[in-house]
Amino acid sequence: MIPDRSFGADSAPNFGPMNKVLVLGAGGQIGTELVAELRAQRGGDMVWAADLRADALTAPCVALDATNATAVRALVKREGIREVYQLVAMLSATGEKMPEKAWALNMDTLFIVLDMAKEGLLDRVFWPSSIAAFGPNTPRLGTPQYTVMDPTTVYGVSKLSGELWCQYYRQKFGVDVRSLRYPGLISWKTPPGGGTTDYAIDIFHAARRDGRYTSFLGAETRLPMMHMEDAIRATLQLMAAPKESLNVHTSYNVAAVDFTPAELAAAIAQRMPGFAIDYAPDFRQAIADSWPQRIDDAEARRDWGWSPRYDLDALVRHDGPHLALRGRAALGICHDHFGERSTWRNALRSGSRGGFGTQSRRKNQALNRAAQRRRTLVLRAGNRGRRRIHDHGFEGPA
Ligand code: AKB
Repeated sequence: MIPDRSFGADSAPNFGPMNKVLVLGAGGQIGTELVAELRAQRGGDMVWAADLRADALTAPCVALDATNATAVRALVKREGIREVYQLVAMLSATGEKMPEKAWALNMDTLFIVLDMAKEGLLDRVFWPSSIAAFGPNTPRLGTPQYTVMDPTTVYGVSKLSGELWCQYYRQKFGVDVRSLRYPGLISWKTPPGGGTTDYAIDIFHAARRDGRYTSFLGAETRLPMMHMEDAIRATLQLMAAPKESLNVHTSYNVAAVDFTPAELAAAIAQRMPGFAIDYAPDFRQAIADSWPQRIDDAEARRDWGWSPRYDLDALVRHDGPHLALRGRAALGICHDHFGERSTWRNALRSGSRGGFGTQSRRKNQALNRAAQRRRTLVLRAGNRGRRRIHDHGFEGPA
């Protein structure tokens, strides 16, 4: 499959209503690329980026705790924002280490935006669900839209509950909230965020750094995955779809590709002869084993024309060279969030968001400082703790 990199699908591009937008969790894995694409479509000033720290964001941006309802409302009202992408969450693997915090964060941030929409402050909301909403009794191959859902992680429980709350707010209050069940997302621009599918990003960085990788999932662990460009396209396509065409009000299944660590390693080895992989499964294996292997996304294809562009070959061809160019600074960062947090923290302090060389990092820092002086509004939450949590991005203590 050769991906068509033009964004507007095969038909005329439909970007939906040109509302002013807020992306919460904008510094994370999805947020970083979503903000860039939204700005390309709607114009820079139409898209506010918010995260707990704004130093890696570009204006208009704000340092904002997404659990602080007062601060989020103030920004939405002041800027006339009508559409919110609420991406803040603690992911599956990190969530298991602090389940109460994961539950509180994942649910509080959802209710804040749902309630704003209920009160008429917002026209449209996006909230990500995940394949983690499924569980061990879900059919693992060709997982249908409507099926048994018995998640075993607190992240999965929060996603399934969130889906049902989204549907409830739509049915009871007419809230236009849209959602996708993301598979593992592959991108190189921002480090992954404490998920079970992170191995599929770590492996590229390790390949470049060491020529080898130790996978925390077993060789034959098949999981649904998606290239980030496909994920962003799916998100914006869903958000632009006419309301009447949408029949799923919990969260849409979306699929692109599925592979095992052994298959991904073989695809990398084709481009990097000598690349080696070995396996040391840890607690994330049990999580992966409870998730589907291949998703059926018939409803998304039917209702809003979903079709992925990246298969495994295209994904490795596309991401391999980028990682090779990105230099060593990024590489230690993503190896394993549980083993090498300090490396990532140091990189954060020095301004790197993973993947940027020193020169562009300095340039970015200067640009960010200037942007910050001009536009950044700092809305401090009450002291909700100094945790640092992004969307499908990164979590770690500050
Ligand atoms: C995770 O692994 O937790 C996430 C997800 C599949 O939602 N990437």
